[in-house]
Amino acid sequence: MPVVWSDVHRSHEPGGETWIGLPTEGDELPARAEAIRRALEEAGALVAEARPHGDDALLAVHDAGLVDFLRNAWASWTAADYPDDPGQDRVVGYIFPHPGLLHGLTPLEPKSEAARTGLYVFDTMTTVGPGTWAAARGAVDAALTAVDLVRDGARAAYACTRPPGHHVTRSAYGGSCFLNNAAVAAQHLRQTGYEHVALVDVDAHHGNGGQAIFWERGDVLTCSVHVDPEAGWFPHFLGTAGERGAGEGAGWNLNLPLAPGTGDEGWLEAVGQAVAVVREAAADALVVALGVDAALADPNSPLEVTAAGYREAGRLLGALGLPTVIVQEGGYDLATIGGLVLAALEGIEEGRA
Ligand code: SP5
Ligand code: ZN
Repeated sequence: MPVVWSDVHRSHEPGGETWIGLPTEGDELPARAEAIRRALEEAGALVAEARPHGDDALLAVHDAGLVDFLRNAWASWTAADYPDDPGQDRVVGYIFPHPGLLHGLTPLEPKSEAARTGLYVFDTMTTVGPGTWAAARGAVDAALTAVDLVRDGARAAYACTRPPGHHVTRSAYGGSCFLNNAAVAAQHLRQTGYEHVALVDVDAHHGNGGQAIFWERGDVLTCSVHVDPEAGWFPHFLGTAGERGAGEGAGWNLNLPLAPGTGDEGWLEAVGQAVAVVREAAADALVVALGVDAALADPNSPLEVTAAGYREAGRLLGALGLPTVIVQEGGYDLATIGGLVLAALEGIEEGRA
């Protein structure tokens, strides 16, 4: 399977994450993508650099306000002198236009750049540095290039996207994500002529971004298998089975939350349910948001999926026989991440055979 890669991912260095007010190291690191690439190359994969694409599909899934903010965030932050005074060299939010603050009023466009950040970011952990925009936009190009490869006849293509994207909604970013690579891929498949696209998210965390973006759309089915947010896991405020979409999209969102501690058996049953729904919906193209953080060794989730589990999930997804674009999401255990991705991709190829 072709692997699409963007060298510019290296320029995004989060420089730590503030969590409950504490500086922590953070684990969405450049070494993640390098470890995946190494494992895939060792297995014989051919790696191609992403080709630049215009903003068409990107602006179909994100508000121009968010895209403009991210494009200019670092320049505005430095122009406001924060790196020198008080000495913060990442763009971070500190006040957020909480619905309870605004009681229905429209938020002002703040004059303070630090305050303006709160219009777009929804957590304290996701930082923008000098190379973040280039990296995030490069990841979008990788996802779009993978779609092109499938359009041009590849049965499946994998985009090694970093930073990840599946927590980003139309207008807000967070969860170590900036632009929703998988949603952009789904949208580009639609614009390429596939009438019904399914987006299946197997990252350990709820795919809240794809859910939000396609909430009222009947042409993109969204399914997410994830650790139950109601059991205390990110993104905490949504991701239940009762969230089914609205309007044209009513019934076109499926959440399959799982208890902490769920291993291969329960996880694969949920992946199987998602696959059955995709089959029933007669989708004609598939995007897999492939997070491998549901793995046992991963520090960021309490799910206990094995490499064999990821391989079997790949087989189930591959057996759909659809043109398939796989987009990398989370996965944080550097020692195992490469093997997990390889297992999933090999499973997809085996499932199709
Ligand atoms: C793409 C993706 O997988 N994003 C998930 C981000 C979830 N991050 C939640 C972090 C929760 C706080 N971690 C504290 C670690 C303290 N050592
Ligand atoms: Zn995740």
